[in-house]
Amino acid sequence: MTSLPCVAADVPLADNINEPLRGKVEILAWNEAFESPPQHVDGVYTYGHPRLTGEMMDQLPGLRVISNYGVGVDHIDVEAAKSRGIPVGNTPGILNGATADMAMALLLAASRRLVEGDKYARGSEFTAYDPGYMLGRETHHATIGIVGMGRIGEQIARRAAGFEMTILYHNRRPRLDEADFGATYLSLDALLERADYVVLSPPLTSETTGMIAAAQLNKMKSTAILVNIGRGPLVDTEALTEALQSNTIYGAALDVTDPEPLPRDHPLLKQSNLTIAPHLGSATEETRQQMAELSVRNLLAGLAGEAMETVV
Ligand code: 8YV
Repeated sequence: MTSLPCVAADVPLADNINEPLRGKVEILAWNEAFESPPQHVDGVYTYGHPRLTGEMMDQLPGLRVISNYGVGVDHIDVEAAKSRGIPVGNTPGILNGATADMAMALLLAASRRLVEGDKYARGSEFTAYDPGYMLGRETHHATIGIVGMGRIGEQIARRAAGFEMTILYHNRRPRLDEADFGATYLSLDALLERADYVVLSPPLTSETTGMIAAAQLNKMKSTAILVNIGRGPLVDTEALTEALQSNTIYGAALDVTDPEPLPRDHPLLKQSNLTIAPHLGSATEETRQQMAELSVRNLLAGLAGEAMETVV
C-alpha cells in the first residue's frame, strides 16, 4: 500500500507532467480508476479532454480535486463538481498568445491556399510557373469578425490590427474596453453578413453549441472564410460540409472538429477548400510547458487542501 495521494489521469501523460509528480502522487490509469475504483482516489487530472461526469465523480468517493491541462473545461461537468465541493483547476491566460497565433496561421493558410500550394509545389504537376493559378483572398484591410471576445479573442483582435483589418466582434455582452483593441460590437447575424473572416473562439456551452449551422453559413459572404479555434461542436459539421461542397462560403480553417477526430472517410476531409489542423491551438513547446507546470501546481495544491492558482 502506498501512502501517496492517488490521481486518476487519462494517461499517457507527457514527461513534463509525469516528472514533477514522481514520488508525490501515484498515477492511476483512467479506465482502472473508473472500472474498478479503489477507494482512495484523491484527485483527477484531465489531459486530453476525457469526459468527466458527476456520476463518475461519485465513483470516486475520496475525490477532492480536479486539475485540467487546458483552459476549456467543457468535457468536465463543472456544476456537478461544484455541487460536490470539488474545485476544478484549469490553465487560463498562458495559452492566449499561442492560440491567437494559430488562429492567424489558419486564417492566412486558408486565404492564401497555403496547404494546396504546398502540395502542388511538391507534386509532379508543377512544371511551370503560372501567374493565373491559385489566387486566394486578401487578408490585409479585410474585415474580421471575432465571435467570443474573451482573452484569446482579444489577442486575435490585436494581431488583426497589425494586418490593418476592420475588427468586428460578437460576445455575450459588449465589452466596455472594446476601444482598447479597436473592435466594434455587432449581433451575430450582422457580423456574419459583413465579415470576410469569421473566427470562432467562445467557450463551448449549451448556448454556443451549434451556433454556426446552415442558417448562419448562409448569411456569410460567398467569399468569406470560417476559422474555428474554439471547439468542434460550435459548428454543425454536416452543414459546414454542405457549405464547402456548394461553395456557399469560400473556405474553412479548423483547428477543432466534431467529432474529433473526424471519421477518416468523412466527406469534409475531401474538400480542398478546407484547411485543417489536429487541435494545435496551444501546441508550442513554451506554452505547453507552462500549462504542464500550472496544472501540476494546481493538482498538488488541491491535494494539499490549498487554494489552486487558477480555478474555474
Ligand atoms: C489544450 C485547449 O492544449 O486549453 C484548451 O482548452 O483546447 C488546448 O489548447 C488542450 O485542452 C489539452 O488537451
